[in-house]
Amino acid sequence: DLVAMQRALFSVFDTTGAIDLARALHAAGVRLFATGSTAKAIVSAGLPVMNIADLIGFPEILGGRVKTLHPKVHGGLLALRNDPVHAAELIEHGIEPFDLVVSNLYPFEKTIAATSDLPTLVENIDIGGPAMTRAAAKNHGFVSILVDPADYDGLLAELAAHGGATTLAYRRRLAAKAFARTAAYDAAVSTWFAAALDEPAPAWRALGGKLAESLRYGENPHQRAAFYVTGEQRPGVATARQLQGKQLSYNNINDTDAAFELVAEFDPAAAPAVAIIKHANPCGVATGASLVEAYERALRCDPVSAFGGIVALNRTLDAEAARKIVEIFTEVIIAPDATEEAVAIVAAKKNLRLLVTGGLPDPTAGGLSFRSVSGGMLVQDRDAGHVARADLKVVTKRQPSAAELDDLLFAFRVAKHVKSNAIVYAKDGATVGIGAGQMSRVDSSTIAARKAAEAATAAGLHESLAIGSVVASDAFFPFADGLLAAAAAGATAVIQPGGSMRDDLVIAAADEAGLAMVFTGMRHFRH
Ligand code: 93A
Repeated sequence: DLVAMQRALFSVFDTTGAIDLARALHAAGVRLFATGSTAKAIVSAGLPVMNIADLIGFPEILGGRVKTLHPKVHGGLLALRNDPVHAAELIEHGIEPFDLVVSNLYPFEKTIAATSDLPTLVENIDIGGPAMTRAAAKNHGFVSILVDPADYDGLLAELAAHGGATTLAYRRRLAAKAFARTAAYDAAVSTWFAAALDEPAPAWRALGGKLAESLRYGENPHQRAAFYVTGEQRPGVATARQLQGKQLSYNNINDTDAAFELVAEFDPAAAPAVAIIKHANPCGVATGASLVEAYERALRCDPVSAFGGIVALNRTLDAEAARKIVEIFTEVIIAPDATEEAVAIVAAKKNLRLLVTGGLPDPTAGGLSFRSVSGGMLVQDRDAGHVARADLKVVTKRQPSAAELDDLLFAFRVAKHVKSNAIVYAKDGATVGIGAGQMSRVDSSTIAARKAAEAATAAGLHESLAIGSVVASDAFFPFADGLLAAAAAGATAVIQPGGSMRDDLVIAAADEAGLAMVFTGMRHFRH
């Protein structure tokens, strides 16, 4: 299964590394062929190369739209060398086989980021490049296909190891990568079309991601895992710079994402905010006069669960906050930035990962979320819902006070990021009890109230932190019981979507208990 390297076809938009590769191949006696500009670049490096237009005896036409779409190119790529009929046809038509294609495509993905000019975008949809890439990959039994400059040195190593030839195993690996590249390319094109038509993107956009890194394992050690990135430039765990610490695990990435998306709900210009996450749920979220105060208040909500947690901040990590955070075992810190002093403080904990993102994601921005189910994939818009003060409808006799209103909005924004059923108690811009992921809303209420009582005990206080708090529910209370449990725990005001068949009964119960209650008209299930 060794194929000697004799004829190589170069057609690259990005010439990074291509000339060095051409030089090395030429030195090894390989004949070079190339499309127009690529050929020019190779010639300027003083290397002999045949222009494809000369090889096929046909000029580039239609402004370059047709340059390699010709049987002398595709016959040379697709011929089975061990098939006598193919061999005879090659001779009959004067076609010679290629052993290698070096290709990268018109930069469609970069062009979308740079312009929305339709003709420019359309011209940047490469047709001939993917055709050659796929032809070479299909015929990997004989042809090598390089789509990434990072693999150029690997080819030279392969040739050196096998006397100027490639092995089938090597060519198969290249083919897999090549098909992944053309799939991602077409996914970017179709996603752009779908967005322009305001239609949901095709589900397989998710598969168009680029492998960022192989992970040691998945959610559990017996599961294999990898991290793929979509190229979206949203600040977050996928685009962050890791300043220190060991490699992130699958669960770290998932939790760090949850933490940062949550803290981004809180405008850094209004107040510093901190979220602490465990198992994708917050165990404490708070604002404060300073970052360190916000962290201490977040920690107070559930100091036991915060151990080994992920900490996300909505402002530049400063020395004071860093000093406090490193006091307990923390897995990851993520922030828009970090001061030099803070970086030095975190450096003392060498396993602790510190990620900086350069900014916060816009929680109201569009985008998609994906989830696999057996045999398929669910695609939906990201939950970009952001309930504002003006959206709230007071449904009880008692109006919430200004302070209650602030806390109600705060609690509801946190509840959006808590697994359903979600119940969140908050007071003075800090969560004081969180109930997550229960099958019954009453159970979530009970757990959140218990957490508030435990947090008080841990802080040496005699009165539950829920006393005088407000409570948020991610979905409506179907009956009065969950609401009454919250009132019994000490909440004075409630925020919930409303919309239950029994809203009247729930409102009457709230009035009876002296609660103020607002409806948001928006639900935030999260599973
Ligand atoms: O316009 S195309 O879709 N038509 C083609 O026949 C074709 N063949 C190669 N684009 C085509 N290419 C692309 O041109 C390659 O994928 C590569 O990105 C670029 C290289 O052309 P040049 O060497 O002239 O810069």
